[in-house]
Amino acid sequence: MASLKHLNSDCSIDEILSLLESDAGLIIDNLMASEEIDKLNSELSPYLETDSYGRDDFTGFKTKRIGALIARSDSCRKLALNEKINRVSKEYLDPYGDGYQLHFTSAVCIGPGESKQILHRDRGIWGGYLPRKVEPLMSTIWAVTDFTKENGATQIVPGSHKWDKDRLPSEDEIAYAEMTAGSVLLYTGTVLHGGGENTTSSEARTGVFLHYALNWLRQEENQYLSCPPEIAKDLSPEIRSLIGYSKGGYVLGFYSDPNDKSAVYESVSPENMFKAEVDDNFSLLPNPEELVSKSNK
Ligand SMILES: O=C(O)CCC(=O)C(=O)O
Ligand SMILES: [Fe+2]
Repeated sequence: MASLKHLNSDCSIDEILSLLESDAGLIIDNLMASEEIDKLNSELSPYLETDSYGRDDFTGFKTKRIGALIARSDSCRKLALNEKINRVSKEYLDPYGDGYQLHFTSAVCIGPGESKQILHRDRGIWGGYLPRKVEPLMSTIWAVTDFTKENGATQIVPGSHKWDKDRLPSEDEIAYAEMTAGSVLLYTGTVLHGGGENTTSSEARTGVFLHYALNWLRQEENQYLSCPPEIAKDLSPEIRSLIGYSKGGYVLGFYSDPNDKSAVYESVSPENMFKAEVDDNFSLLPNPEELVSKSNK
């Protein structure tokens, strides 16, 4: 029977990176304090209570999903900025781009009687156009409730990021991300996985999904609509930058204020939207030779 490795909350970045490389999935136990779990629950439940179930096999007829977690939940903002997770995202995705961004937020609550989700690779959201040599995602699922095989713990196929795309796992190659509330599952965009079957009669399984992607890719959840400027202005510069109110390289993601006739907010980095004074006019070309050589790849 396949299984996922568990690390302690004081594990090193290298231990995590090594498991991402070999298995593409691992659990860090108890990374969130128990008082934070209660706060997180109270912030999410008003939205989960009124949400309706999915409408197809993939989203699940007994599963609820809510998004906009950066705008809606202070606890989710803290989780998204977790230092260890951000260091792993940066280092893991470093070979494939010049930075990373928060790409998707969702609380997924698998209700009693839900069937198992089809195994898939999350990189499929980009339509299969990304070459396999590019790993686009470092994803997390924070356990808000305990995750058990019975209540729908995520199915993960360790090592399947190295498999031929058509190979399917046998039952004993599938691991279940069983973990206590407050633990976190890390997995990549290329590993086969899917929601688990919930065979309980009354136990829901809730996880907070925070996915980090290369910053040159389109985000799955549109952060500028899910966390628009009028909400983002009251958040920290760090979280704003993480969700995309920042540039992803020399010019990627700049903006111009459509109402500005003073030319001050012309071709500037998005951080300036929240500042009285512009401090980063269209940055100077960092290294013309490098830019040209990259453009010829
Ligand atoms: O709910 C889960 O455990 C996994 C869900 C998932 O992988 C997805 O919806 O893409
Ligand atoms: Fe998925």
